[in-house]
Amino acid sequence: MFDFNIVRKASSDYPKPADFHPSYGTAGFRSKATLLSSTVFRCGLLAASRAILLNSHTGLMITASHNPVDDNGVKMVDPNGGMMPQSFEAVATELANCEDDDAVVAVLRDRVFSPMSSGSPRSAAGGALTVLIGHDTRPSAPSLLAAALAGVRALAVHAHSYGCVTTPQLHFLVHSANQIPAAPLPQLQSYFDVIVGAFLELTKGGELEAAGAGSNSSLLVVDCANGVGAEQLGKLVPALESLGVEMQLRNTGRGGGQLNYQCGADFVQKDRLLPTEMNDVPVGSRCCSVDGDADRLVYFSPLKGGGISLLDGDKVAMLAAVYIRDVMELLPAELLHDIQVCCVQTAYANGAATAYLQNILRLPTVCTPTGVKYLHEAAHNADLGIYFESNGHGTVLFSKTFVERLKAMEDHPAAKELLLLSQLINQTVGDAISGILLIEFILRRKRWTLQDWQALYTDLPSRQLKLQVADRSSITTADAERVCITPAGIQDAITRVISGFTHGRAFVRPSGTEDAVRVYAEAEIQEQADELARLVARIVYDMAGGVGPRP
Ligand code: 16G
Ligand code: MG
Repeated sequence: MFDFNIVRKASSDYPKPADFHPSYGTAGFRSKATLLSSTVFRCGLLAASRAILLNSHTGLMITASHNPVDDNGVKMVDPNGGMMPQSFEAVATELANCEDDDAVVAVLRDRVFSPMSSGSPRSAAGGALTVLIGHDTRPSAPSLLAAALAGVRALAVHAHSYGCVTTPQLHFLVHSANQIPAAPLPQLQSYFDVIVGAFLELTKGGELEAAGAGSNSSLLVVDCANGVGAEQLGKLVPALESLGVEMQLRNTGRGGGQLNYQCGADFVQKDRLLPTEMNDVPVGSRCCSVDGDADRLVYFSPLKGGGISLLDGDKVAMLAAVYIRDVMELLPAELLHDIQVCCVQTAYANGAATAYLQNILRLPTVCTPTGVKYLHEAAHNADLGIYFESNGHGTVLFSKTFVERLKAMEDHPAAKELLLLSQLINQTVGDAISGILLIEFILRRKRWTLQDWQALYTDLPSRQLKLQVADRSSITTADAERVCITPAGIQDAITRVISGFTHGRAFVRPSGTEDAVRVYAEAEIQEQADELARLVARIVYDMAGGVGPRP
């Protein structure tokens, strides 16, 4: 049983900096690392509290993903391996903002424990409950890890650090730790056993290896963003070799390169540029980029004369959807009875991708606000939910019902194949490692080059801009961020501008991860997309108190 006096005392080692007001954003807390000790300590308390209240293991990942190296952050993982429920975010923010140790104890006692436990928190079941912790490669990781450990232990809950692991690996481990009560905690190797194991099973037989010869280069060059992906991706080399794929890792952090600086999935997807240290990669090669914590993945190919041909999260979703549709067509009709397939996107999905889904694949689509937690939830409502953000976050979720049906028909080759896919694809959260294996498998299976994949549909030219305004919370949106509600009249102004562009579409939203308003525009040709984005940014600037030079 824990003692709030111990919590109070431990908290005094991690005072909150004055004038620091963190808030649990799209993917947890993020900020300059030097400000975060109190926040991470308190997240340790929160993760331990949830472990006690739910009588399960929970998780905590210390990372700021694709942000600059001096930032850091923390994401909370729930017992099912998913993100902490949104209903808990306000309490997390309140706890992180407590000005002193008494307030920390009060929030914990009255807001965290009381509402869920009717006043009597359960004890930590013999001390076996554990918060599983991982971190990325940032130099601030060790001190923030110490803060997290102190927070967890202050509530007499065990803490186990897996060291440098990817965010999806930590989610996977938390999920599997909760599968068998009282079992020892899973080793990191179990992640590879499941995911690589399914890949090897899917690709065995040599037929696929032959399929690749001639049609696709054996070389796959991976930009690791100088992040945590480098070490973990290295472990895939033998598996990919068995498929005839030679994986070369770049921006591994070992050559002194800076995390996410001119490299990584976010850089490649937003700036559409070749990552640093990759100028020697031959034109047309198959390349991909992951982000700093390896939960995003985009593919690309260097073009003659510079630039890249990008295959973003939308393209990954379409590749997965096409392939899954092919396999499902082979399944007996009774297995598919009442099975709902759905593809989840955000407003950032390219109009051509949505049209392809609706008109060619004829799949039901859902649009949610930006942020994995929204897409994940929507995908969970289907039996087979394919969700990807254009920025490369995403996965494919299989419902329990569907998996049970597939198991019951495991002798059918297509059922077996889908079952293996449900293991190859990380079911807890989008995962660049599992994504690379999935894509390499599908390309081989379909005998497609990157060019074949790219040719599924042609993206409408688009442009993203960001600008600062006096208070970005003055911008509010509705209809999955496709309509701007405030400031009053702004949507009318945006709609008027859009009407002057062929295939024009544009929206604005406040960023959930930085102090900025984002503008997205697409149109028939690039110059028009650029111009539309500029005009919309100007409307935001004029109506929402723009800061700095007018766009
Ligand atoms: C975070 C989100 C991502 C979202 C992005 C939007 C997670 C794990 N990550 O990276 O889903 O697309 O934020 O950033 O939820 P923005 O609000 O700054 O545009
Ligand atoms: Mg990330």
